[in-house]
Amino acid sequence: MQEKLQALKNEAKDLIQGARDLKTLQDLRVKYLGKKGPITEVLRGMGKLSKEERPVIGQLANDVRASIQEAIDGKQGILENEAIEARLASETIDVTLPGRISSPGNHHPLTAVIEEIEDFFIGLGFSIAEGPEVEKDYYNFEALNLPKDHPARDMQDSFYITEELLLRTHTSPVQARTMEKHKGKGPVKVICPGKVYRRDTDDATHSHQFMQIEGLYVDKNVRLSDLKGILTAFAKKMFGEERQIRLRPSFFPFTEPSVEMDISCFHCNGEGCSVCKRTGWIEILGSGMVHPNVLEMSGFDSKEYTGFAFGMGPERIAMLKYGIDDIRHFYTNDTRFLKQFKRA
Ligand code: 2NL
Repeated sequence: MQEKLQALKNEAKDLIQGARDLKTLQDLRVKYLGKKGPITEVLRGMGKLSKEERPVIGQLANDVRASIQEAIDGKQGILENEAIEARLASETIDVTLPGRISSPGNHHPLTAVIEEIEDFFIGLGFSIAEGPEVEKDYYNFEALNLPKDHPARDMQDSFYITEELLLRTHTSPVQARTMEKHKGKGPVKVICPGKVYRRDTDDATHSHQFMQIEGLYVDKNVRLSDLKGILTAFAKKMFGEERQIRLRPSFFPFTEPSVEMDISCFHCNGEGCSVCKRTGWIEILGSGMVHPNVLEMSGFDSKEYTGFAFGMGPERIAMLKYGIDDIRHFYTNDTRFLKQFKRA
């Protein structure tokens, strides 16, 4: 019996020593120390032993039990520590790793240019006006002195939706609507930015959809000198104070007289280079005094009121300003292109 208990102790200790995890250890605890375990069995069978054997075996069985208990407790401490260490190692956060850099977005170059233009005119007391892209033939053409049989309507091939509805070909209809709302009373000072559409085949300088910014200033005593002063200040703000400007006579059905504005080339300073096509001048906008017919159709008395209007293409302005050679870059959204316009 003594040998049996001794063997039991050795066997248990070997197994406890070899236990690799807490589950195995718990099973060993049940197997050796549980109610149905071998030691409990020995202690239960004490009655069958002789008087002499009883205390000896009882003492030994208790010692073996205590010894196994101690081995299990010891091993449990070791395994629990190992488990904590393993978890710490696997869940380590390397606080010295560099963070993931989130790249902040930036304004589209067209948006940036449009906002710069808007800011200049807002500073002079203009407001921003917007209107529908699907426009009535009346506001897009009729109200702008382009009656149904006008040859200029062929010049601008348009996307018609019905006989009376089309995608607007310029933002002038927004100004016609704005004048109408003022019911013949000035001043009207608005800037109208927005998308416009023409039936063009896309290439480096043409797009069937593009942006336009127009401006309108109607009041008593608005003169061509106001147009010249304001648009000169604008050109200098956009392209540098040292720019010279010149106004060339032109023609638009909705203005009379009409003028186009050139700036001295910012690349060669007027010497002649590829940017200005050897002329020393770069065209940046069209403008003129609002045609009396346009004022009258939108409810203004053309004997009392005068006005000037202008229109420009933000793509063209941005292409000049940033040296962009293809209008399609604005619409293909290649991030390698867009990323170059981050503000400092
Ligand atoms: C250009 C030229 C221009 C206007 C737009 C306008 C609007 C009203 C009355 C009179 Cl409601 N004029 N707009 C006038 C002259 C020129 O645009 O080259 N645009 C890209």
